[in-house]
Amino acid sequence: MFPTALLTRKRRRPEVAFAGGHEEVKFRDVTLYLVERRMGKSRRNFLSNLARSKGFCVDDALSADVTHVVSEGNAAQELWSWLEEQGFRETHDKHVLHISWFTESMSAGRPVPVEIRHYIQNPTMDQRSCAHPSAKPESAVSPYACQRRTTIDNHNKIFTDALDVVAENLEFSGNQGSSLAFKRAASVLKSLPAGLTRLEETQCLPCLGEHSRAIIEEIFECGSSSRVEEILNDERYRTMKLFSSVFGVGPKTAENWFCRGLRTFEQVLSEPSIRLNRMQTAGFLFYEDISKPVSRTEASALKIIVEEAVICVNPSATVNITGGFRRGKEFGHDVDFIIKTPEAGQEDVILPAVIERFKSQNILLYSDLQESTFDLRQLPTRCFEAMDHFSKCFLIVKLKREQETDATAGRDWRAVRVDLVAPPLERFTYALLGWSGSTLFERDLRRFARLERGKLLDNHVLYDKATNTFLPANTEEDIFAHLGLEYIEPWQRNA
Ligand code: DCT
Ligand code: MG
Repeated sequence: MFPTALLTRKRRRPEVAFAGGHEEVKFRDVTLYLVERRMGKSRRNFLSNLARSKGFCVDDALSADVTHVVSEGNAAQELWSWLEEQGFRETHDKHVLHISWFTESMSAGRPVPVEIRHYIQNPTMDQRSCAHPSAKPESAVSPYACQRRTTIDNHNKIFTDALDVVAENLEFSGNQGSSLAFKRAASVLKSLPAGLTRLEETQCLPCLGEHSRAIIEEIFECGSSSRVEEILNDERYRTMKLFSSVFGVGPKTAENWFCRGLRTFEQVLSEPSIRLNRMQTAGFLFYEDISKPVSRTEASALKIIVEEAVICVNPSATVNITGGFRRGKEFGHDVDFIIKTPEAGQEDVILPAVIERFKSQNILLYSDLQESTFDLRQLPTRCFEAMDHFSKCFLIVKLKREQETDATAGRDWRAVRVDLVAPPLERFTYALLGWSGSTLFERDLRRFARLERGKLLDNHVLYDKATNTFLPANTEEDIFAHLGLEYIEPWQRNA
């Protein structure tokens, strides 16, 4: 972590480090400086005192003693211009770090080793030399999914399936943070051009913590992970997975049913005190069909149906497939379409009209239309999980089958989940990017925009906090360019 030579070297301690109290300095080779900009004075004071109480030395000024500069919410470019103005230079023992390094160190009660993912890169530095002068040359994989190219060819499925199970189980227990850590680890492995051959190869990869490594290690040694096996056999996990596979049943409802002792669909459906909502009722009614994956061929057949309905309502409107199929997936749990309407206001009338047409064709099994609540004045928002405000609908439609199978004897169609979204024309590009996914890719794109570039991105806008302006984009390439990112094609976004 810190070379022993440094541990024995005596440093002049800045007086200010002791200003807040009489805490003993435990880590003599680390002097923190917290950047007040964006963090704010009171949070900075609070965090400084917290660090001092844990034995860290905190300098209130950016003196020559400072070894670790910690910043929160500043765009790398602005931060670095400011640091350079102050005469700060990065060397092998002077680091400029995200607040994540600080919070991890506070929870560990000691300075945790600095990893690539903690650095705030100096954008003017040669990008080819990786993240930092002290970075190992093999650490070329970015901690941000939006800086990795992830196709559907996953060479590490044995590991990523295991990590995804752990992530899902943590999500079911409400541990969103830990769940995300495992999802990130799996995502890094999905981006690798080849399968891992030795555990040591994970050492230079970002986002792989000790818990993920332990799972990978066991798979290398025994062919499977005991932690994963245990989860797969766990009654709670199995029941939560079963219940949440029903359209309209989220983790909260699934947990509620599980806690009431219910374990099967039959028990749920015969429990008199349970009142299913409209979505759940449809979910159970068409469970057999909609729990089966939709193929690319079926998605293409649906596109023709949607296109025909859209054009019938508005001949100048166009339909694009989005979601997983746009990313080149062969199967999906639904089919996502985004509709482009060239005339202002048309986006609000097109979906109700398409729904009416499906009804008249007798192919609509379920529809939930959500009218637009889009209002540019309420943007940008910082909430990732929030659904966007565009006019959209969640449908279940009948799709004609090529051949009747045994299971569907008597009917020549299968039920398929379809999502349609119709943004206003000037919001189309942001909406297309957002709906193309994957969810983790989008999440990292937003995180990268915020932490590395001081910009806010969502399905509606890209907003520059430094200039307080909305940044225009006609194509997805424009958005990547605004963010200073290499363009990643949709089929490379399977993070
Ligand atoms: N999305 C979004 N806002 C949300 C949730 C999702 O913008 N609150 C985006 C991200 C992916 C896209 O919508 C489509 O969602 P899904 O259909 O759930 O994902 P998918 O990648 O298409 O997966 P699948 O192939 O299973 O349908
Ligand atoms: Mg989808």
